[in-house]
Amino acid sequence: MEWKLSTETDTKSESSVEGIKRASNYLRGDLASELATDAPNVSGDSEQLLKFHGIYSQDNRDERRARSLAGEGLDYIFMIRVVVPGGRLSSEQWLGMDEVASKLADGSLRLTTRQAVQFHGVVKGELRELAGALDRQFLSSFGGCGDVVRNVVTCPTLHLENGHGHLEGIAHQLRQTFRSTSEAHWEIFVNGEKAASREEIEERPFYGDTYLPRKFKIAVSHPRDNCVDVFAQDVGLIPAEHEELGAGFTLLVGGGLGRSYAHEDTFARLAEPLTFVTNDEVEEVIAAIIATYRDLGDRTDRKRARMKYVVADLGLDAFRTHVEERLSRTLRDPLTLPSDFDADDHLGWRPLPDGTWQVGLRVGAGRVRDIEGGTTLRTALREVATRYGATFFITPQQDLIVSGINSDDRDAITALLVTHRVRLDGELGNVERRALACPALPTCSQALTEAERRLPELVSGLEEALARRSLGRRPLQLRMTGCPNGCARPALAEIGVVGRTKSTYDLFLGGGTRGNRLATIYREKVKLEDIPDILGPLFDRWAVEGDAEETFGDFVTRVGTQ
Ligand code: SRM
Ligand code: SF4
Repeated sequence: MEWKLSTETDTKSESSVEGIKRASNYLRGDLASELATDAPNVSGDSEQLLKFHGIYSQDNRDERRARSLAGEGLDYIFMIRVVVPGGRLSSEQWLGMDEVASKLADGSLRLTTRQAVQFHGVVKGELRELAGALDRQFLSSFGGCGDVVRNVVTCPTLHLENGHGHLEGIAHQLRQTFRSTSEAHWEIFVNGEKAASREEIEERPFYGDTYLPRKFKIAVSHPRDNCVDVFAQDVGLIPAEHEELGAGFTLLVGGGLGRSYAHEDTFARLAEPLTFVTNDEVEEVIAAIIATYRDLGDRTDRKRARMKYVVADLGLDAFRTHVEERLSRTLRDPLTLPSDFDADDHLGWRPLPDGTWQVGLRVGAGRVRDIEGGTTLRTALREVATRYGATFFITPQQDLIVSGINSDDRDAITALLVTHRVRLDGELGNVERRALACPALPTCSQALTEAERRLPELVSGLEEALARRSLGRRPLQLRMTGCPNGCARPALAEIGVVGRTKSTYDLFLGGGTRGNRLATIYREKVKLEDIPDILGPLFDRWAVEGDAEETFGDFVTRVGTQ
């Protein structure tokens, strides 16, 4: 389906990336010739275009010093982010990706906070082979990054929701509607030649030849479960029932969590309810929102180019008017937001309505790999996929659900997991089971500090601090990132730990699992090892003054942190 949308592109003082996009002939640029050279990396312009193909040029930052001392250049590696709408994969697809991890990447699959899969440590000469391997599994990294609609996130139990049959395929439907139609990825990475159909296919009108000012994120929550963090999205959809119009969505706009220390006018922001849309209207309204953002988003300063700044600067009412102009009709009011919203971690064995079972497994910062002498999660999952033909769902908490298991196979799968030392939900610590961390060092170019690699140490410190106060059974939500871009969504966490300098972090408190409250700064520039002691006095008060079921985030918000 396509819609006619007006365009008002401003070409004044645009950022250099805008020129690269415009001159790229719909994301081709010089990529084909640069991939063919022996150089281990690509030029700066091509790095920008590669992102649209789901590929990031990185270097192994652990090696920088030694290589510099040895007079050697950077150790160039690439990260490939595979689009997985709703995080759903067949066993065959999982096995295909498992093989890629061994043959072409660093031996791990990295499950992301947006239900995608990343491969790290890929060398330039093998990018095409990797794209071909994905294509054979009907997968692609095209649109995994870049100034387009990113992987659509949905609650992994949305498809089980009775009475909402339309929700089953919504992630794929939105991916199809909002993906770029450029054939560039196919030509350059998969097929190696110009697609015959190229001339007939036009790019989406809401993208044009310069695409969006920046990335655009959509998530669909469960009607009662906000595991997707629907308020952190450019467009968030909450399934809802309208008294007269029937099933549809409350549509939120203008969320986003990234900030920059160097740019004081950047901030985390919660999305606000814009309207109620029926199922038939949802794509048309999102297209008008994207077109509004395409036209009004800041193309001069990429740090302030996200749609949340358009909504914040204009105000919701004026933003609504711009969307209505592009739709040529008015938007109806939103419905009241659900009051029983909370986030399930989806861990452990759960029965499904069709009589089969699912098991949710804690992955730990999303890193699926085998640890010598420890947990061999990757092998365990490979064996489950090979023997039991289940469906895999990546969760927005970087975990994995294996679904559609016959009840007769439950014991065997539990035994298999135990053999591989994969711990089930009952064995997890109460901080560990909800903790998120971004990859940070050594792959992320933006990382100021460690995150994923030091998460276990922080988790243990906090669990010990809680146990000393007899709080060990109270769940606590911890999220940690190596910089304020906020990839593990620390701005919404009960405890958010955000890299500040090479060896310090800022500590944020007061978010929560409902995901509808921003955490606020508690302490700046603290050392990671000091965090459990810094929080000690607040844990003491929570133990004594907190209500029985009161979460830490709710408690600190109620009593304040001073
Ligand atoms: Fe992110 C950039 C990793 C979810 C906000 N993010 C990056 C890059 C690509 C670094 C870079 O630009 O060079 C990171 C790659 C590191 C590496 O080595 O893998 C990176 N982001 C991730 C992932 C893998 C974190 C994870 O632990 O899973 C997530 C991949 C999601 C996906 O599958 O698409 C990831 N990033 C997020 C989220 C959370 C979300 O979307 O739910 C956010 C906050 C929400 C938001 O967008 O506001 C997020 N990432 C950013 C930003 C800040 C954007 C901004 O508005 O300023 C950047 C920096 C940028 O884009 O320039 C960034
Ligand atoms: Fe990198 Fe910062 Fe995102 Fe962590 S939060 S992955 S350090 S950009």
